[in-house]
Amino acid sequence: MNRLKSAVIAELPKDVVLPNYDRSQLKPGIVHLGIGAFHRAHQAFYTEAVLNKFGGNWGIIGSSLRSPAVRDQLVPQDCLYTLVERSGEGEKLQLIGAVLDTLVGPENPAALVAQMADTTIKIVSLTVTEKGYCHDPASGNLNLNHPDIIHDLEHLDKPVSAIGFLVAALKQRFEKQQKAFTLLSCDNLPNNGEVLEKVVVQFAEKISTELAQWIKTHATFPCTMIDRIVPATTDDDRRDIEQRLNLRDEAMVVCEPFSQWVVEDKFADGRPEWDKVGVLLVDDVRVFEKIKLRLLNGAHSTMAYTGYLSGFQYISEVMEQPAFVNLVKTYMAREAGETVSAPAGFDIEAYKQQLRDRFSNKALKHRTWQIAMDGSQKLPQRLLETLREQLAGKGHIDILCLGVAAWIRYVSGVDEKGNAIEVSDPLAKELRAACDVNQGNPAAMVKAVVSIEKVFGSDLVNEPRFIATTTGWLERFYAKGILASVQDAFE
Ligand code: CS2
Repeated sequence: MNRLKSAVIAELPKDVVLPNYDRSQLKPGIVHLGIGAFHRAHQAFYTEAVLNKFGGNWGIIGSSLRSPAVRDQLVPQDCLYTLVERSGEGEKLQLIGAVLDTLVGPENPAALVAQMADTTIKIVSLTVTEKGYCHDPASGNLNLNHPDIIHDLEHLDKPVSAIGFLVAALKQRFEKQQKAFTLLSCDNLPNNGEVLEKVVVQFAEKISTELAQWIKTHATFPCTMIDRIVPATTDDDRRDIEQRLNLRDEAMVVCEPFSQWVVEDKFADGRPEWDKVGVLLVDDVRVFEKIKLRLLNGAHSTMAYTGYLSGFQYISEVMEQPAFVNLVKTYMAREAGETVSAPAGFDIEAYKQQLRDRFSNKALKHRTWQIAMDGSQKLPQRLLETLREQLAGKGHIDILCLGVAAWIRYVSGVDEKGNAIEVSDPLAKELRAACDVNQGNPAAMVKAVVSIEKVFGSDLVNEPRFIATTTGWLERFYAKGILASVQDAFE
């Protein structure tokens, strides 16, 4: 089967939206670290819209910091890929041309640093997932004991971490007295730009205080809120598109029609006209980010653990269960809903209903297992910050505790049928050990897991209402299973 590439674009079906700019003249202006499916469906999608409308040298040089897999999918097809929006109304296909090349950090770190240091690059954006910041989720500080950080502080000429690559590139610009670039975090972290600035500056301070000071005064770190549901691409997806295009597209991405991007308008050396293609450029992202992280991502994580352990592979299947719909509605109205306030003119009830509709999109095979990944890095901002506010304000915490209890049940590594769970989490071993030594004693399991300060800080283990309610849910889960527990409580 022929492969998608520039030479065959004319052969594509007429209903595929094509780039309407001269891609052969496109120059790079952005380097992206972590060119996974989410970036290709979100930031690259918006940048493509700018190129289609206004042109400009905003081509993207993508990079992977771990594996050559995405490079091997993209480069043989001239970094072109199909973006497939799927919903109950059918699907829309768009050919994205904004990505010009893809580098693999571990293969040639110096080349990636040099590309980032090239002054034609105005923005370095990131989707490296929560764990890519090498920080302690509870404190936000750079984890100086992280093996990648230890390595990069000793070998900044060949970094392995996103933070190391960023500082190495900024150091080259600093030494040549050139302009800094904008560091644009596009990960699901509260105040993601501030989190990134903190770890970058703390790393740079270990190199030189002058460099750290220069970064603080010349680089910018806008906060962003990013939103689009993008399931991991499957072989079935690729087979579907192969039949549709009569071409093989190894790098295709499936996503929902909805997308939203809110960005603090704080750029060191210009940006694409994203504001003219639907991106919200604001002075303060926080209110949008809190609503999204708590109402969408908090519900997502709660459904991921309870749904997976109830035997549901996809989020849309969880949302077919009346008890889970009621759980999500209650969570959005109470535990999370009580802690968020909507900006003027924002219909938050319509937003909650839209979220539930998005979760119910059967055309998206969004796996509970995928969302369950990296819970130790996700729960602090998705459930625990809400929990702290509710504890302080004597508000509702029941479903937050249910979510934490379901996560503890999940990281125990054994499901309700006695089968092993593939727990993908940087702290998987530590979490499993905390469960194993307390097997059969839910109260002790809760105490042991909640004592892990990197996730829970040092305060929550001393919150009797939280500990008791979480223990109560975990006891019910072991006694009658999660599905029955949720049905008893919410049906
Ligand atoms: C999901 C997010 O995998 C996950 O943790 O909750 O990727 C979610 O799909 C996006 O944040 C939606 O914008």
